Amino acid sequence: RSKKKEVDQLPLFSFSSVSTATNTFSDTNKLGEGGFGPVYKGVLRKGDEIAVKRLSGRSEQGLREMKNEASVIAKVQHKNLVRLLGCCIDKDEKILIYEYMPNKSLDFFLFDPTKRILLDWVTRVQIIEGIAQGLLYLHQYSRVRIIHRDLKASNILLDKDMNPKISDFGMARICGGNELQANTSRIVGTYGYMSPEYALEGIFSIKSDVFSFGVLLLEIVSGKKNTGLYRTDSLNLLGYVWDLWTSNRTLELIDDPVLEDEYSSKQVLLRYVNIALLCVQESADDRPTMNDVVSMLTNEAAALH
Ligand code: ACK
Repeated sequence: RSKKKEVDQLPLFSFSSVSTATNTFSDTNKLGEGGFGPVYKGVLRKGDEIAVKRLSGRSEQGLREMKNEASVIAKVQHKNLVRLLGCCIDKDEKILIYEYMPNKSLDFFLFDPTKRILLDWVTRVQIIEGIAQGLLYLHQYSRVRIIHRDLKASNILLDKDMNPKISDFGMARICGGNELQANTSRIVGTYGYMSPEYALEGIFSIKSDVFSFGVLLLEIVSGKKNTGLYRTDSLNLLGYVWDLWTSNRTLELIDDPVLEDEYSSKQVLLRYVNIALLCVQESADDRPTMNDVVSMLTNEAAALH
């Protein structure tokens, strides 16, 4: 099936049925800047709140990303993936319309000291499990694999119950049949979340997403941001964790220890760090699949509750 056909199968909205708060796209209803253009808050005529991603400028690259996002996301449906409600594509206006996620993105909560305390451990565990389920769904989609390629805290949106949904499929790739990995000469993505084989050689696979998931898991447990590639760099979260790990001080990583039964809960959280460390191994073959990760997380959650 061609990409064009899939985009054409999306529900189409007329531009007049989509209105933003001021009935126009302006700074007052802008939610932020996305991969290929600004994102606005709006409502549909029947009253549903929506987020509207608008292609800005005339760059070929932006249009490619927008079409890619639409063609991937139109295929999928899962409680941990942001839902695309439809699109409106005409000569002058190109927008994608999504369900509105009122609690912003995970990085807003995780890296802001005043917000971080709002993330208790039950919520953090729920967020970790949801992201893992969403990613597992993508990796096992039908008979192909969908590789997200840009999994990071700012691409995880939170609904009103703080359930996480993966968003931003502009860079996602579909690998079919026996194709286990692919190569690109255009390395896109976000430093700090990229696996070494992808950042250095442009090789991506489901295992490069697993690496990004591992970084995200460390960020959720520690409330600290990873910025570099290597665990040998101790200014980096990966390096910091590695140093703690090798000197048997990993407990120090765990953020805001507002835990009821401090010691035993910390021991369980430590096992989340172990799972993350399996995911960020240098060699892609050594990393678990998301299927393995979900099983490990299920076991840990049972111990934590
Ligand atoms: O962290 P945020 O507030 O959440 O800032 C970014 C910004 O737009 C650029 O991506 C926000 N955003 C994206 N999609 C949605 C959505 N479906 N609902 C609510 N906010 C969204 C995102």
